[in-house]
Amino acid sequence: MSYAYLFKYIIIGDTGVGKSCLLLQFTDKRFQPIHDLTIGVEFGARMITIDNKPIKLQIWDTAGQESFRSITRSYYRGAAGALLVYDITRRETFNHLASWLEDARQHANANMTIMLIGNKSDLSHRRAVSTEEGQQFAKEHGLIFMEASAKTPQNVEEAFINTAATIYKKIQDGVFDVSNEVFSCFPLLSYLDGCIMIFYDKINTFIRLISESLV
Ligand SMILES: Nc1nc2c(ncn2[C@@H]2O[C@H](COP(=O)(O)OP(=O)(O)O)[C@@H](O)[C@H]2O)c(=O)[nH]1
Ligand SMILES: [Mg+2]
Repeated sequence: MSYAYLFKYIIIGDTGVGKSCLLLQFTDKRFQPIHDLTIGVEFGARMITIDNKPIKLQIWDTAGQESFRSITRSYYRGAAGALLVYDITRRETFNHLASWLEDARQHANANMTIMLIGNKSDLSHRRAVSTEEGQQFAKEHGLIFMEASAKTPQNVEEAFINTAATIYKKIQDGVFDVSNEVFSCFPLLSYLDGCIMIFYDKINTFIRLISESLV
């Protein structure tokens, strides 16, 4: 199917906040209740429509490297949007947001649109971070904000689509130029780049696991 634009998204945030589940819910409309570090979704895609134009979202998931903080530059390369996710029931995942932003600032395009997501809104009885705190953080750092649940699936569609609408508006306003991004122009290049990155990270993870089991 042809599309007017291809937007690359990345999903970042601590392990266990629900990044893979958000992706799975958006692309497959299902929820995976079992947490298995070895099963990373790695890659997802879906067509959406903004302003009557078909847009393909190509979404990268970290496949577990985030626990080693070994996310590479190529993960960020060419990303037009990022979902920065924390878990509303685990305060430490909210406390780490600043360091995720620092990472993004270092590696990503300065005009990348960042959507902050307080995930697991269905677990409000175990809430450790208030909605107002999320809003405040987003306001201070110029992010869009939403609470969502990969389970129910409250706001999942909205999170991905609102991000795309913001990117689309930036393109219309001339603030963001996707054609500048070599990798989003050539989907095959971007795909190969991603495969190399995943392969590289798998080897990295493997070496780390081996060396950890030796000491
Ligand atoms: N109740 C609830 N559990 C969730 C939600 N999203 C993810 N989970 C659970 O949280 C755990 C971690 O999810 P996962 O997507 O693997 O996190 P990741 O490490 O950030 O990719 C899994 O057990 C999921 O089933 C949610 O919105 N609500
Ligand atoms: Mg994951």
